[in-house]
Amino acid sequence: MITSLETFILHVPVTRDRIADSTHSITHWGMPGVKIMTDSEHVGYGFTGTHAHLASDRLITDCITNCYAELLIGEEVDEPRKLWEKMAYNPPLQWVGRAGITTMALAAVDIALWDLKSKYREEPLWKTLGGKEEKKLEAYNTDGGWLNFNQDMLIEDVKRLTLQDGYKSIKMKVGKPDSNEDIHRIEAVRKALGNDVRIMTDANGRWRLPDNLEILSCLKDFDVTWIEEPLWHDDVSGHSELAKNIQTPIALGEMLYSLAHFREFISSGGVRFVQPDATRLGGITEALDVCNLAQEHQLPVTPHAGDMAQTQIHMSIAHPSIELLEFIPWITHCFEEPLKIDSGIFSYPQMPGAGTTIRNEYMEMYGKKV
Ligand code: 0YR
Ligand code: MG
Repeated sequence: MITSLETFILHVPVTRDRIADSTHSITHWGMPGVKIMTDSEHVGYGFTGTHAHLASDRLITDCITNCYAELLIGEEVDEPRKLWEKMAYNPPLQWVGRAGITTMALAAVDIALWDLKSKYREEPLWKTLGGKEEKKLEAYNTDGGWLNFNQDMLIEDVKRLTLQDGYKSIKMKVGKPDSNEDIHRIEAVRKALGNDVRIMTDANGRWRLPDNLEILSCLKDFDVTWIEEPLWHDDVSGHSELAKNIQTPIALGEMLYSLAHFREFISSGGVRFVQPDATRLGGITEALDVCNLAQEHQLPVTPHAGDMAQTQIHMSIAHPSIELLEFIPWITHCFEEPLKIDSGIFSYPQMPGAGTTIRNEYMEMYGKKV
């Protein structure tokens, strides 16, 4: 039974001084989250991912403390979905929420509930979700392709990831003010890596139709696996029009906050690689709904890693539509059982729970006042 909740905010430095994509430039990854205490010895941990902006991180932890906690205290945790419904369909919160702060707070809580459920069962979450050990889950690495790297740094980094660390797939950012520069960078990366490495590109919602159609049409020349978030995040009709006009498949989903949002994009034909993020949707519960929806439409799911894959690895092992998961190493060292990747293939986590238990030393080192 749930007895109390305690929130936290961690700001963890990224692996360089600063990294940038076409729209964001950050020095730290934010982890507003929650510990859920029970009347047994078990504690559940859950968190969401942000750009470490303390004022908005506090809106998320306030939402947990002031709105969700009272719905949870005294409840059993055996059915996370039942509690998810109680929180997601709570009338006053629906009135002010359904996307953004309330959903990210819900995600943190939902992940903590799944963590608890698997801890009670003394098994890693992937087993609780029905996963089998036979799957080879591939990691693609995003931490080499930042837009603020000059071309030499970019090449050096993607070479390190592929030649030295053994990744077979990497993602690079695009969306420079001058699109010719994007083309040169993609061409240089393709030349440096040869034809056996998969290259994904990510514009983080930067481009517009028809202004940027030319560069979008060029991507096919470099055998790019997907173009991610080419247009503004909410532009359903734009993405479906674009999909009819370019050969490169479209990936998106990291800025969508509900199953209904995904349904719109999928049914309009505007997305090929579906990218739910369990830390932005309402947790594992709703991310699984998105995976099932994608599966009905025979679309591959490649989750976005707002958790740096730490907890979504479990759902990715368990769900048949996922073969590839994003990875960025920024927060991995903070956990009791850090993720392990060998030549681009994830190892199976073994500790009970959702992989979210944070080591106390890092709680202290990176913790901010909630
Ligand atoms: C940095 N992954 C992404 C990072 C990343 C962003 O701003 O948050 O690039 O979330 O688009 O696919
Ligand atoms: Mg992205």
